[in-house]
Amino acid sequence: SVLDRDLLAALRDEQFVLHYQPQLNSAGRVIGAEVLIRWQHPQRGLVPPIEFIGHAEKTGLIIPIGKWVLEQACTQLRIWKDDPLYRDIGLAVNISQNQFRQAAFVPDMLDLIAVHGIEAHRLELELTETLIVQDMEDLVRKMVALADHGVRFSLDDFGTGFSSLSHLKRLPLNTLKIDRSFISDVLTDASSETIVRTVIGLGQSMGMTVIAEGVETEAQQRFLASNGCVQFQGYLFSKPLPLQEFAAFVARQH
Ligand code: G
Ligand code: G
Ligand code: MN
Ligand code: NA
Repeated sequence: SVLDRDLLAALRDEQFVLHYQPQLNSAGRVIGAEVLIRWQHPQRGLVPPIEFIGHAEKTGLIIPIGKWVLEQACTQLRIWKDDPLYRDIGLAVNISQNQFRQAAFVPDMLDLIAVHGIEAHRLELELTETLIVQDMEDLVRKMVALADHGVRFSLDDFGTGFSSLSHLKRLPLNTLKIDRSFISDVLTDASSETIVRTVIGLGQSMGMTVIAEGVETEAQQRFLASNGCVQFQGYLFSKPLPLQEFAAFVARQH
């Protein structure tokens, strides 16, 4: 299709860019960023991922695109490696299901880490619950292999899927990301409030960090913090930023 041809050209001509959305701790310090892809299209301008990631997943183009994203993230971590401003900053990268299911995913990931000489714990891979539904053995094996090298894992959009607690227990997850649909009405909807409290408690009791995404108001943050949530991401702090603006955001803190 036209989109396929354009996406291949985009890879070749380096039209993809990464934006960085700050993630903060309770003290308001930047502790990382979620990496979010955009397509700088010569005619259409900046194209958001929802207009091409789904298609790329269907056609398999997500494999080379996902590789490019990981390469860029590792390159950036390498650049920040000896900069004291970035001492505590890691990058969270969204990984598609069929990308993680590739046989070569683990060796390729370990190669990238070694080639760039970065600390593996700076890298957090964001997986979604859809991945958990099938072939748990393969999933656990791959996650453990990477976790053994220090790579971190988070479960994205948590609460919207159907993963069972017995599955969760088997996975080496560091972080649960509470889906922003629950955060948006946490102060006005009793079931969202219950879900948010439950997810925070679940994370705590399983030894996982809980991060709230889509935090837009101070009142939401206060509620989350008073219920034990320790990390935050959302427009209240910053939208996803081009690299230079993210660097300025980090520099302002010091
Ligand atoms: O950045 P934005 O808020 O528009 O992101 C929309 C969606 O696109 C998010 O759900 C996110 O998971 C997905 N997305 C963004 N960047 C990437 C990426 O590099 N790889 C994959 N697989 N998905 C991404
Ligand atoms: O699905 P995933 O969580 O990977 O995607 C993150 C998406 O959420 C990105 O599209 C990002 O732009 C968006 N996002 C980040 N913070 C906020 C926020 O505070 N409010 C809203 N509505 N969207 C947000
Ligand atoms: Mn995400
Ligand atoms: Na999410």
